[in-house]
Amino acid sequence: MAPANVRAAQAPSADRRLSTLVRHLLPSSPRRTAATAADTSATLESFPTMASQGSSSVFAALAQAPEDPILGVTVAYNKDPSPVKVNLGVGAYRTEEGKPLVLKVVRRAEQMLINNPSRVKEYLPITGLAEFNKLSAKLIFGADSPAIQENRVATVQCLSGTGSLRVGAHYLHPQPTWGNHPKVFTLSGLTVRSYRYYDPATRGLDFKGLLEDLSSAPSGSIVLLHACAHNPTGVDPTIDQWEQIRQLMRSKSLLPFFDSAYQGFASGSLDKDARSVRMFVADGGELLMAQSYAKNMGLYGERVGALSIVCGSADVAVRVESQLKLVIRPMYSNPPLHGASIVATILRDSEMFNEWTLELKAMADRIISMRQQLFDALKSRGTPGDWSHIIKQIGMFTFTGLNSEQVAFMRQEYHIYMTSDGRISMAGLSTRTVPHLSDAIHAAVTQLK
Ligand code: KET
Repeated sequence: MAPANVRAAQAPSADRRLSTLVRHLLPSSPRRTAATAADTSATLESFPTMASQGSSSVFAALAQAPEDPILGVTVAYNKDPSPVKVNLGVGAYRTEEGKPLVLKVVRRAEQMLINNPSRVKEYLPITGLAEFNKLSAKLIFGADSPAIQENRVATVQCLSGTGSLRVGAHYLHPQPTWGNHPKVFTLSGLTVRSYRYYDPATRGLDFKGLLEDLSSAPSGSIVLLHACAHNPTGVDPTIDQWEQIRQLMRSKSLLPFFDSAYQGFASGSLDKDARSVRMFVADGGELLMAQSYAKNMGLYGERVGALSIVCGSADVAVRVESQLKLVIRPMYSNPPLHGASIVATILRDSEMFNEWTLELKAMADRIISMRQQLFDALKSRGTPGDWSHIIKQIGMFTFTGLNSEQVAFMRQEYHIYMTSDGRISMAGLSTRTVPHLSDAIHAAVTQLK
């Protein structure tokens, strides 16, 4: 595989020690060489322990680090005093009124937890809340999953999706991908390469490029796959394409590492959005799965997620879990209690589960209707270009195709905030703000070609 901008990754020593532990999980990993598309401007500097001569601070020589390319958009947005400002940066759901949403079912679960006098605040085990882990595996792999029935799944509760990825480590990532992917894995002391995924010409999947790159990946490589609602592109393989990817990966012994941050957000159905994953479980092969409840249960700040490793046999799963504990214990000891308790309360109760699916569907539907409204608004303005990708792409984001200059223009002139790659969070949009955004896009594409 020969991606364009390959650079050697230098892991800080503490992370290197952790990754040595992680590597026990995947003993035959390919030679670790490089990371691509990582945000090289945000390199971690090692901390000095003594002040240089003439300086009063041990830390005086540290450079100012740049803001995060995604979370930094919110920082800039918060500083803008304009009353018409709109934040389409971070992938966080907002209501029609532009307000963050706490699901009713989540409030209900929290109330139940508070009212239960027998609840204590003890440490959880290193692996987290056992019931949460069981229910999380069931949610993503399906109640009838053979891997679960045969006890081949090791699940550990982690700090949301990011923490699950970080605990799982080793992988290859699609190009482009969520901006934090290369950093998470590079900092785990791993080498990251990219495979072709998106074709800007068609604003669709570069399926041929993807297959070519996976074909030439060394056997034993780990391949990161977005389970659904690919971020940032909103472009997912079809079921047929998934099947071809699966066959190729299994024939080449490439290990899938699924990132599932949007289950239920793509189609509105939890089961439909897990189809890609379940195809890989159904063939009996192994895989890693990082699951987040940030978006689909709106538990962003609670940091609740899970890493599941589907193993070839039940006894391997036991050993895998024991190794995961070695990774987790020095990293954060054990995960937080509250969020996992909310999730377990909802997933264990069929009535609350149903309530959740309805609220989730309502969020997904609102996003889909925003796509249609934005598309219609651009069409009615006669904005140059084919904007059909807005309604074809799925999930939380539209990868607009706007360039960084146009993005900067829209921030400057219209107080509209998005990431510099032209990604907009459709969940940040409302009927009220669609006209403003369409005016801005129209001006950007007509004035800056
Ligand atoms: N995977 C993907 C693909 C993803 O988009 C996110 C978050 C995560 C994992 C991790 O989320 P967590 O909160 O750790 O469960 N993405 C949005 C927020 C962020 O950048 O942190 C975003 O892309 O805006």
